[in-house]
Amino acid sequence: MTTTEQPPTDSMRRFDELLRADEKIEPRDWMPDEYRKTMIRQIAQHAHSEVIGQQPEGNWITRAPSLRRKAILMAKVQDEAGHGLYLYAAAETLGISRDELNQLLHTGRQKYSSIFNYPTLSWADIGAIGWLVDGAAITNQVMLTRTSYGPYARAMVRICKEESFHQRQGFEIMVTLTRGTDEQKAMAQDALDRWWWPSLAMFGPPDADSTHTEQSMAWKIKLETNDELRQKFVDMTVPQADHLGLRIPDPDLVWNEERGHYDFGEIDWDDFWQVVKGNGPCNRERIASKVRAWNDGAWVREAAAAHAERQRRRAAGNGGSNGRSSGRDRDTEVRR
Ligand code: BYC
Repeated sequence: MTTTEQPPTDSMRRFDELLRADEKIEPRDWMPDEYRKTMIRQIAQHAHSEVIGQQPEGNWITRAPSLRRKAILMAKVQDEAGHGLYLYAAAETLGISRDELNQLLHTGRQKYSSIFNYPTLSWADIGAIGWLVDGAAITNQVMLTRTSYGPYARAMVRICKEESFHQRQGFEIMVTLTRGTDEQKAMAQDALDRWWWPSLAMFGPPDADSTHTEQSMAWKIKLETNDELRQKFVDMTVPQADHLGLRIPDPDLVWNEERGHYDFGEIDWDDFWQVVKGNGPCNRERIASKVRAWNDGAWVREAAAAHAERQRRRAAGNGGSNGRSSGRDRDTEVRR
């Protein structure tokens, strides 16, 4: 990982000026070590969440109720893999390798979102994840399209476009179920009951307990706090639940005319911290599957590296004029 010595003061001044002018910090720019560490932590955690987040939904690909649903779910899960790749690439611009990031995840030294440690028990959970989890993710990520680190902000623009399709596919599953039989309506309500509170907790601890918010706001990494984003999500989602004819599982939920927002009940933060510490219902299973997939894929990484090395050697042995292999080389390769 890159380390930076004591900065010359004009580097520091330029960093502050870029932030003040709402310009992006780019990989070539000097940045404080702590800014770099925070960006690596957050982008890595985000990338890991996208990758681990494939598991709860992947679990339903073989059981999706129709060919159309299966095709849509497969496309969504593939999108999550793609998001992970853009984000790992963004993290790599900060001087850490993808291998290191994977090791940090596999050994529990980096986190992924708490939300992916809950099980997907019924098809309605796939609707609830799209509607609520992707809905919460977009609320947070729209803010991140304006975050101060350039490669992260740019990755977010594309990710948000795809997430908004994900959110709509989830909501459409919920619409279908709530217009269906009594049993389907009950399934939709049960999924909302189980995913509501974990979705609210996904935004992170209350501002008063958030270790990073103050500094991250000063660096314009975060532009809104955990509580502000959570409130935005509640205000947006309650009318959607009304439209579906579903009941939010919160007796304290009430519209507050004065504030112009919904008031809502207390989140179970003990449960959240248990999950973050590794004791949620599916933490062990999620990491074990991830490590297994990494180990099973070792031969692919080795083959790709060997192929790249061979290409490099060929190009070097080709007069070094333009670094490309000749048409003749390519023909030989194809025949082999
Ligand atoms: N889960 O000071 P705070 C998706 C940790 S995936 C676990 O507020 P910060 C999708 C936090 O790391 C999209 N840990 O932190 C994929 C910190 O601990 P450390 C996921 C959490 O960073 C597949 C401590 O609590 N989105 O959409 O300022 C299928 C104190 O927190 C959580 C992102 O990753 C949590 N929920 O703010 C479907 C967004 N919350 O690191 C959908 C990017 C907090 O000091 N990340 N912690 O040990 C962020 O925006 C911020 O990192 C957070 C937390 C708002 C999450």
